[in-house]
Amino acid sequence: MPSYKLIYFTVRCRAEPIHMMFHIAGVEYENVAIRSAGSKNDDFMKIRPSLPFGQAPVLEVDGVKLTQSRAIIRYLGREFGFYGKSSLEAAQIDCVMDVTDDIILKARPIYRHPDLLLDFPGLQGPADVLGNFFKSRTEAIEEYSKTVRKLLTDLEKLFQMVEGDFFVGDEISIADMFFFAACNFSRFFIKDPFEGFPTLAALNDRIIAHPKIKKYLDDTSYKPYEQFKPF
Ligand SMILES: N[C@@H](CCC(=O)N[C@@H](CS)C(=O)NCC(=O)O)C(=O)O
Repeated sequence: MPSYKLIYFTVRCRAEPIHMMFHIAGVEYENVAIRSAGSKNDDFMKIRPSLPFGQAPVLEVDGVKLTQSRAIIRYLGREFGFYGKSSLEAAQIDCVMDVTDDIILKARPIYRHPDLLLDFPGLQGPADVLGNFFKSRTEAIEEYSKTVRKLLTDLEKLFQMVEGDFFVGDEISIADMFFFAACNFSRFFIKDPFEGFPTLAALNDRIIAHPKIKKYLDDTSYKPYEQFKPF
């Protein structure tokens, strides 16, 4: 088994499916959780030059640095058996992950909004062009809520077309873990992303109830990341 070192922030977000897979597969890894205060002197800025694209997550596999969260998730999914049983299933999983990624990506104008910078230590960064796009953070959150509802409407339709308990068949895959992580992340800004989406709410409950995920969520090591626990 290679040695694994995961570098990310103290929030979960893009690294959550990576943490989940290590726990579910029962594989040891070094977890480097960086605190970021969004200033030039914070811990992230110190290690940033060592990261291939200056961003996290980065997974070191025997010292080889992998970056881009979905590339890492797919790699571990293949290694640990959570990436479907055929290339067709892998493509279905990719489809769910690619749609779901927008739930994370589209929140950027909120946490880069100047109004919000002081509220969420660990999420903030310099206000940028995206952050300045909306007049207020309320407006940015309203727009984000609409976007998430549209994405969940699409995902619910997709899920209703498939057979089985999870996005691809009856076994949990990285599509489900990614979906769980992204929806959990959205709770930072939306009280109940599943309101009006009973089928997806039930799917999320099934993911949480999966024995290995339940064990992971109940573990005391999950505590430092409490803000991302399901309500
Ligand atoms: N497409 C990249 C996005 C990575 C990304 O945006 N990482 C953020 C944290 S979620 C980051 O490192 N931000 C710090 C920065 O860009 O300075 C991925 O999926 O890994």
